[in-house]
Amino acid sequence: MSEGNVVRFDIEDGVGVITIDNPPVNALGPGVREGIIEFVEKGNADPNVNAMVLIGAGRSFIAGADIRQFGKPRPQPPRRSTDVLEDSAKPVVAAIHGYALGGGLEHALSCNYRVAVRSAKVGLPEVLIGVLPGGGGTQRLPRLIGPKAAMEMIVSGRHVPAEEAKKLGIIDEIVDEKDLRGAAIRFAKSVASKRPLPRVREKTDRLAEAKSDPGMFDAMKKSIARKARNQKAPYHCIACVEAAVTQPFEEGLQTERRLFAELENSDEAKALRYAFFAEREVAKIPGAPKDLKPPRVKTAAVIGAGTMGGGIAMCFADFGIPVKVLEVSRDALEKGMQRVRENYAVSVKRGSITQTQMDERLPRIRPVERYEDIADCDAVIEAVFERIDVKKDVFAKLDAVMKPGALLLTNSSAIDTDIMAGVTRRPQDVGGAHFFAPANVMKLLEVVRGTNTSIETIAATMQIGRDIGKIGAVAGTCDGFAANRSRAPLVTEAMLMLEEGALPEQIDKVMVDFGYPMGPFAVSDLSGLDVSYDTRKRRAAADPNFRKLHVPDRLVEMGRKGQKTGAGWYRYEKGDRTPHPDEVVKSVIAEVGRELGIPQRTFTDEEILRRLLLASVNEACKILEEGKAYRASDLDVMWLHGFGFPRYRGGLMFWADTVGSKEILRQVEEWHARYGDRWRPAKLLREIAASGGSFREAKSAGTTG
Ligand code: T1G
Repeated sequence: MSEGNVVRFDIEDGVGVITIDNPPVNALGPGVREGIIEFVEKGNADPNVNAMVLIGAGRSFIAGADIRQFGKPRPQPPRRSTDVLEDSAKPVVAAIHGYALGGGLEHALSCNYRVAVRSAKVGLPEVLIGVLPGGGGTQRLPRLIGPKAAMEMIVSGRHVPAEEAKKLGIIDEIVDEKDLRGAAIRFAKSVASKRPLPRVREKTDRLAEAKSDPGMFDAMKKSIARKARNQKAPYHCIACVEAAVTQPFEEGLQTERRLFAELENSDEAKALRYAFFAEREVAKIPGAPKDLKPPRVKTAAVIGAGTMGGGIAMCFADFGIPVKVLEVSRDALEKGMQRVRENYAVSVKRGSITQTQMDERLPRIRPVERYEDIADCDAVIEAVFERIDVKKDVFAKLDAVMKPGALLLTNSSAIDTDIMAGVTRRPQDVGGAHFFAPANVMKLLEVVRGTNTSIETIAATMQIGRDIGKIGAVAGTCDGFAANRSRAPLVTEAMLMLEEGALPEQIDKVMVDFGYPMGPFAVSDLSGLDVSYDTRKRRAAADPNFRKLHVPDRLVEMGRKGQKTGAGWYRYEKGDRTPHPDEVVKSVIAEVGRELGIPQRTFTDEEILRRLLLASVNEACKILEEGKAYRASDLDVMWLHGFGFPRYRGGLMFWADTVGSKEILRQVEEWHARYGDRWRPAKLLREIAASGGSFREAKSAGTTG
């Protein structure tokens, strides 16, 4: 009997059914491969068995190898379960529902036939966790569907819906959603006497297509060059598919195994595995009752049809949730709706959605002009100007009209949500739903917990995030919450290094080389220098100690607001978004340095990277100390999905562990001595350095598990 009964066997109508039962997703954990081997051999030896079916219990077929086992010694069974399946004397049919991913699809490819329900998805997503299909997938899939289609699936790691998989030739038959087992048994009986048995490893006809297009491998390398910068896994995937074309099957398997071993414990793979589990952990709300099932939001409303308001409305419409958009003036409403129409039209033009999808989604967004019109909505998200008086006025009105139990949420990116809750009689229903620009693109949703926000409101807002395709991460209310607050010191250091003579293009290059799609100055030109200028003005008015940022202020006062004015940190040619370093900026930097009496100097790339990221690591420690985030890994999820932090580096706190807490404390103390209070080491930083602990495992006090 297989270890821990994760695999079982029964016979129905002359068909041996091998069922994988290893919740939650039937990963190939301990005992699963052994169980498959045991029961395939049992079926072959049993005269009452004419054919077999491999099926998953619960919600999925097999979602791949057990990722938690990676990097650990894994006792391998004497024979590969994939070979045992493929060498079976009696036909084996893979019956797929939910997901057949990674090692799961590799086992299905080792069966003689594959049937699936329409809602199933198949794929080889190993590249997304920094490895490659190491169970024969890179050798069998090209033989079944051709090297080009196989390479596209393996290098993208995408999940392919069953219908498309059938068209590609992976799935032999789409079967009844409600009776997969029955349909698979019937299919198995229909092929029980067919010989010879089809074995993917023996197929070579599709490999010939590479002869007519020998350049396909180089073409793929070129097409991924920008996105796969600094990464190894995507290129190893291509090399394996090429081996499938140029080497006999067993040799190709050797190549696959060798390249897999190179990747398994690479920094890239460790970081991507960390990110995978961090994205699952972030959904867990400490202290929430296990059976807490928040009500799903079926109708929503957005206050404000500006850029963010329109983008938020599109999120709901994109996922089938009707949403009302409220604006004070008909003119503003019309402008807002026009922007939404244009955004959809651009997406259709780009091919990211179809015209049909646009026509389905637009009508779900209903413009309204009266608060009464939204009173029956399950949730409302306020997205008006970042001014306290305006927001207080909106929340007072919402409190007056919204039905009991409605979620009253603000999209503020920095203003304390307690201020809005304070003008209502239901602070428990008030919280933050902070979207990142562009709202209908960025995956992060920062769910802000106010002092009186109930855990039900937090859970319901996290559920909204899941329902509109976002990754929700909880932050405690404070200035800038967790995401922006942890990133703000990076921006400040970038600006202050200019006063010492650094140049925007050097700092941006350091961040792009590190793996960011763009540097902070190019991003600032995109979003507009005036946006942060106004924020700084407000802060300076409220806080006399607020540190003025002379260089950006001067550029804005010179009318350089970024791409929209043709010049900001860089200058831009008409109709072209390519940033060109500008002597004007260089002279402003020198001028400010002279006026402030700051000696100008050069910077190494490493110093720049550390000034930027360590400032945020230190702030992240303060955020955890104050309980404004549950886990360091939550902050990493925020940086990955809110700020474009390079995923193969895991996240800010995961990266900090590659530098080491003692070295980081030494560096921060050095800059504290040189630059003063803004570099005061956080208490948690000292504790982690003293205990030799890790940043990525840090949690806020009181957060267990
Ligand atoms: N290993 C271990 N745990 C896994 C797992 C896996 N492969 N997949 C999911 N889980 C856990 C997950 O951590 C969570 O746990 C729970 O299951 C539900 O997952 C030899 C080398 C299948 C699409 O990369 O993409 O095969 O938080 O919240 O949103 O070639 O999970 O509840 O404790 O994500 O419905 C290749 C990874 C492995 C697929 C379901 N396979 N999984 O999504 O649920 S490498 C993958 C997913 C490999 C071979 C190689 C998704 C999902 P907890 P969930 P979901």
